[in-house]
Amino acid sequence: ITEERRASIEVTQEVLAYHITAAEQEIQALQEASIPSVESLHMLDFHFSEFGLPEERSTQATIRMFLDLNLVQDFNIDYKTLCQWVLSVRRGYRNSVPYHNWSHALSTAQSMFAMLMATDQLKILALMIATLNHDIDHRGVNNSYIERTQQPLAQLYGHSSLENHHYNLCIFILDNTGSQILSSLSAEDHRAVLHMLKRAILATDLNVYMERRTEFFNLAKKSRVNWKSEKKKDLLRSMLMTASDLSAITKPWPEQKRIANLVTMEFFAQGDKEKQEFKIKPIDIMNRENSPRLPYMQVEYIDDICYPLYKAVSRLFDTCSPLLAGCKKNRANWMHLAMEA
Ligand code: 5BB
Ligand code: ZN
Repeated sequence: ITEERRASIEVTQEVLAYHITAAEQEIQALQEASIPSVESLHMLDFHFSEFGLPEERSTQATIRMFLDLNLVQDFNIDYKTLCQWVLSVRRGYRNSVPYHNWSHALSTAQSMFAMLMATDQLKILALMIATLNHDIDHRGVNNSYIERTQQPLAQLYGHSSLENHHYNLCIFILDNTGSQILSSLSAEDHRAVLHMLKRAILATDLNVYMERRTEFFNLAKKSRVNWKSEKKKDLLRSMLMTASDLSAITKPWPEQKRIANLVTMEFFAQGDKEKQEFKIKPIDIMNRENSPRLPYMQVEYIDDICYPLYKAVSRLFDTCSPLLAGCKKNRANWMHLAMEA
C-alpha cells in the first residue's frame, strides 16, 4: 500500500465520519422514543415487509430486535451508543439505489432475526450486525462492473470488492466515536465478533455461496449433524447470511413482485451504463431488451440459487419451512407469468 493510497483512504474516512454521524438531535429523538413491541411490528413473521415503514420506525424496529435478543443487556451496550450506531448504519446506505438500500438491510436483518435459533449470544450479536451492514454503501452495480471500470475499490481489494468495502465500513462505524457498541466486550469476544463479521459479510458474495453450498447441502441431507466443529458453524452462519439476503424470494407475492421490480431497475441501470460507457451488449439480466423474459429468469434464479438453499435450511430447522413454502409459491406465480408471455 502506497503513501498516496493511504492518504486517499484517510480523506475518504474523514468525509465518511462526517456524513455517517447523525445529528445530536436525531440521536436524542431516537433515544427518547418509545420503541414499539416486536408483536406490533410483526418482526417474528417470515411475511414481514418493511415497505411503507417510515425511516424513523425502521430504526426503532432495529433497536427492538437488539433489545429482544437481549444483546443490549448481555453485552452492556450503552443505549445512546446503540442509537447512534443504528443511525450511522442507516445513513451508510444510499437512498438513490433502488434495491441495495437500507430497506434491504433491514429486511435481511429481520429474516435473520426470525431464523436465529438456539445459538449462543455472541453469534447472534455478530450475525445481526453483519446483516445490517452487509450491503452498506452499495452503489447499485456489481463487482464485475467495479472491476471493469477500475474504480479505486477494485484496486483496493483483489476480489469481492463490494463485500470487502461493506465489511470495512462496518468496522469503521464500530470504531467511530459515539457508536462503539462493542466497547464492553472482552478482548477475546471482541476479536471473535470481528472475525465472524468479516466471514459473514464476505459470505454474501454470491460466488462464495456457490463455492461453499455443496458441503452445506450434504450436511443437511444427513439425519444427524454434529455442529460442534468451528468449520461447520462457520459454514452454517454463511448459509444463514445468504438465506437472509435472498429472503425477498420467499415473501408473499405482491412483496416479491415489488422487490423483483427494484432489482430489475438496478440491473437495467447498470446495463444502460455499460452500453453507454463501453459500447458493449450487457449480459442478459441487465439488458432492457430482455424484460419480457424476466418471469422466466426469476424461475431460473429460484431453481438454481434459492430453492436448494431454503430446502436445506428447512430440513435443518423446521421453524424455517415458511421460507421454502413462500419460495415455491413464488415459483408457481412466475412460471404462470412466463407461460403467458
Ligand atoms: C444470478 C447470478 N448472477 C451472477 C447472474 C444472474 N443470476 S440469475 O440468472 O439467477 C438471476 C437472478 C436473473 C434475474 C434475476 O432477477 C431479475 C429480476 C435474478 C435475481 N437476483 N432476482 C431477484 O429477485 C434477486 Br433478490 C436477485 C438477487 C439480486 C442481488 C444479487 C446480488 C449478488 C451480488 C453478486
Ligand atoms: Zn444483500
